[in-house]
Amino acid sequence: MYSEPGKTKFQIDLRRHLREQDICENLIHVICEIAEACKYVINAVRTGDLGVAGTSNLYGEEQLALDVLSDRILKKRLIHTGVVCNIASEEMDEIYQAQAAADGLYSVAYDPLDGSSLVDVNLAVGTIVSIYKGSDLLQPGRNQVAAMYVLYGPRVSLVYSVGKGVYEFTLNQLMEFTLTRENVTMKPAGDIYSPGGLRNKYTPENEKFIRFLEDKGCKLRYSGGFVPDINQVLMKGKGIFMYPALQGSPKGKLRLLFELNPMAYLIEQAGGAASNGVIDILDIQPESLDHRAPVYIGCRDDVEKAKDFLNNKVK
Ligand code: FDP
Repeated sequence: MYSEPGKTKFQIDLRRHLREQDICENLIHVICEIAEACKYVINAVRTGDLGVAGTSNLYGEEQLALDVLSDRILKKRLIHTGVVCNIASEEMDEIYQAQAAADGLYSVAYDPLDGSSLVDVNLAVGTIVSIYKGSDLLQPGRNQVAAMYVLYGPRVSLVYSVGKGVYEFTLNQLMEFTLTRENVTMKPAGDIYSPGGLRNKYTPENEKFIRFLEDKGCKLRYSGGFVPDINQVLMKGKGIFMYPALQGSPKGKLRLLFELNPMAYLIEQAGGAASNGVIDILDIQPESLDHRAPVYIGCRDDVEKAKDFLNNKVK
């Protein structure tokens, strides 16, 4: 609910809020269409068969795995906007060109259903989206013009930024996204840690950092879903999520284009930080669609501390 002094409370919907941000009409269109597509994704997550791609359902119809279905829903919707030129998704091997011209248009990279392996155990999952002006998707995340995610939990929430702060919307009973949090802000340091990856594969530096957090009294909060785990850090305004380099996988697991860049953009917009341990996530030049990087993301001081441990500045 949003209220102005002396006025009755009213709900601000996503489109109206975007119009107040003084951004290009085409960008508003892209964000609103993604929000619409996500209503179909949540419906599929909630009611769809938990099928595996290529298998048949009760009626002998071929089923699509939820991540493949979610990808199709988003891709179709983005193509139909008429204002998106290039599209890349975690489910596609290459960039899909929806429009040849790039002038005044946008390119979108997304993970249609991050954490899809959690659906069959009924844990929260989400869609993550990164938006650039023009056709280039292989550029540093700092150049994003917008980033957003939709979290499919007990409630459905949409968190976005167009570089003017971070806002949360929640899906109401009329299936409208209405404003629930304005100018989401991170504290300088926090007491939540969310560590991904097998601990017995951690390097000694990462192991020391984790011990430091534990000794400091941080609470372990890790669901195994990147969207809910980041949402917790962001909405509580405190804590750090990490998915470090592991022995045997020096680039960690998470993907720059579809996962790290959009989340780093949102966290930075809220006053937090995101680093691969050396440089800011948003300054990494992607080498391929599949570019992966270790990540430390959350409160500024906590991310700085992680860097100190990684660079052996703390004994
Ligand atoms: P998932 O494999 O279930 O799709 O990148 C995907 C992801 O989940 C993230 O959502 C999550 O943060 C991470 O992988 C979890 O990986 P671990 O199981 O190795 O912790």
